Amino acid sequence: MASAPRMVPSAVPPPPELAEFCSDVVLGLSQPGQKELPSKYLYDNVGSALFEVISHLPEYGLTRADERLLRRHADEIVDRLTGPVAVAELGSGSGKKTRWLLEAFCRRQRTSYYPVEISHSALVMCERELRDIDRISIVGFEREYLDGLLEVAAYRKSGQRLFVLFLGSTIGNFDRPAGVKFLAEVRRILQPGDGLLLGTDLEKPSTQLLAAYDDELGVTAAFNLNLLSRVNRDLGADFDLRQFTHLAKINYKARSVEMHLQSKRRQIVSIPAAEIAVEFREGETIWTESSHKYSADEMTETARNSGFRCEAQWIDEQWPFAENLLIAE
Ligand code: AVI
Repeated sequence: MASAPRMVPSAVPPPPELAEFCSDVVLGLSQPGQKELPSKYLYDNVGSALFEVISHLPEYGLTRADERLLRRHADEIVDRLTGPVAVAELGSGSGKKTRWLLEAFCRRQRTSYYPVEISHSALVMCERELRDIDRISIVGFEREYLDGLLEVAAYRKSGQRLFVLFLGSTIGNFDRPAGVKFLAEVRRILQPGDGLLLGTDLEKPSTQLLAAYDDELGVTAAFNLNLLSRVNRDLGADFDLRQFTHLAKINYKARSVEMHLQSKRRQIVSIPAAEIAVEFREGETIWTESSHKYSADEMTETARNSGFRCEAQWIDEQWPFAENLLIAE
């Protein structure tokens, strides 16, 4: 059994902008049982750049499936939202896959696009990527999803519908109940008739899933391990990255793929800004992310349980992935 974390004197207290990160690290690494770190911290500048590379890997077909569907069905999707529409995107990333939808909207009318992103570099990339589209206005929000969406809703002009994009199966990084709760919170910010385009990665064979989350080149491993370098950099910790390995495993009950960082040996890591030292047993893991996979059919009920109705669904033929158009009831 690993012992409880020890308190160590803090050499440098964390600056205010790191206080939440620091308390999440303390909470996640000092709880009894499974250690964990929230997956949102995977996305600093390096993590966002690595995720961009992941999306090009042959093993990880998710992003390409998402893009294919949006490219193929952009006009159909846009036609289902009549009248003036403002587009908000939760977690825009580089914004590349959003181009097809925005071009379709802008062919019809001048369109405001509000990307909401916690990664500053991704937001800058996104604005650079899409600013050449004719008749578009882009205002980015460097915020958490719901905070950003609340601000976007305040910008809404009367008679304008809000169309929220939550693509790339980011919903899968919530467990199922938390996913429904999140969608219900989005719904509360919207008005009846507003739309939500929700990308969901669908269930597929476990060998395919494991390869997608543990690629041959080791990019996903670097993406995962970067979280420890972030704790080192931001909180002055002394994680030795060579003493941890990336681990991807299927959780059949939760219908998810989990990413962990596994300690190669017994070791103690000190995190001065958090005033703790954490002991790891050989083989012990930090759980860093879950990616839940869906069946195409469950979206009807998920939508209903969160205050939407599932109006339409498009499924990719090469990589099981669905775009679901939900309308706020
Ligand atoms: C952003 N999110 C949907 C990705 C996923 O598939 O869960 C993040 C990712 N993690 C490992 N590879 C990609």
